Amino acid sequence: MKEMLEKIRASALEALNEENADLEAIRIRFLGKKGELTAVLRGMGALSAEERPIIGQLANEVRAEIEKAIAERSSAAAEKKLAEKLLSEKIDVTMPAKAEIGHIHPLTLISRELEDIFVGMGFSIVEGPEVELDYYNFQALNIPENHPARDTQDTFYITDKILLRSQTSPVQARTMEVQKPPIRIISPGRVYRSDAVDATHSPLFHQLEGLVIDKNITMGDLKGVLEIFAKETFGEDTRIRFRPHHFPFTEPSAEVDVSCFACGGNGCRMCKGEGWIEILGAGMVHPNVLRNCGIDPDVYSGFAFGFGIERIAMLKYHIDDMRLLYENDVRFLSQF
Ligand code: 2U9
Repeated sequence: MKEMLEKIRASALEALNEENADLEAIRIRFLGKKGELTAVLRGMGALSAEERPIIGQLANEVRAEIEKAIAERSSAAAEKKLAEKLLSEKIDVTMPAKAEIGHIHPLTLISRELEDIFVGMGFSIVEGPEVELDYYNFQALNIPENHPARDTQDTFYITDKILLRSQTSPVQARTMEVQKPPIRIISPGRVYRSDAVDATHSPLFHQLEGLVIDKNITMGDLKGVLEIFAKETFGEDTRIRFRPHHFPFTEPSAEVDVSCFACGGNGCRMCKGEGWIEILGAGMVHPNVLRNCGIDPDVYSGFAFGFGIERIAMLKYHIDDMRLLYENDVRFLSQF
């Protein structure tokens, strides 16, 4: 019996050493219920009382050795399989990508440029809700009850009192309520107006508004800030001019033109022969607006201005149709 067990040990280890050994078949052949080792163990009943423990111990040793050899072969096979898989699935991370690299959207580009100009002059950027109370969008800004801007034809109302902001001014009104002067802020962001889409209109567009409140702020300060803005945006030789205008939230108010950056002011196609291009509105903050927002107009004064970001982008990049800015045609976007 001892010889039989040694033979089983030798042939099992030999079978396991073969190149493509089927581990499960080997386990069944030697250790299975009807396996060779099991058969030997079954015959142990015929042994004498002295032989039985010796053979039993040897049989256990052989079983343990075969099990260990199977386990080793099995983990070696798994390792080999994994190594082969890793090799076959290897990715060369240094290969150039096939995907086209994206572009920063021209509106994002110009917004960042404009924000940087004002941040450079000491302005902070503030943001606020696009879904706004009627109060901050109109009433606080001295826009009277019967003003055409309040018409449902022009403004998107959600309820009687809640609307999609039609300007970013409510952000500034909210800031004045909670912050004591000096205030020097810009508020860029989306605004909504009930306009039909065409080459120069969109129901959603972007504005940038500025507000400065302190003691002794004058229209001279406004002119200085806008002059720097115009020169940095359209070129060092740019001049500005103020034309009288009316806004409910500023008094006095003005529309502001820049000298045509295409012809220098002589008149060309760009400025329709005028030499000047209208770019923004501005004025001294109306005392009613200061009062509405908790600031004493006898102590403080301030100026405000506002412009459409799309309009600046269209002028600067010679874009003749606003819709190009929203269609996300890569052939258009890749030019910036
Ligand atoms: C507060 C007080 C006053 C912001 C201002 C304008 C003039 C203006 C328009 C230009 C074209 C917006 O994009 S547009 O339609 N804006 O002309 N905006 S002064 O005045 C403010 C803002 C906030 C508290």
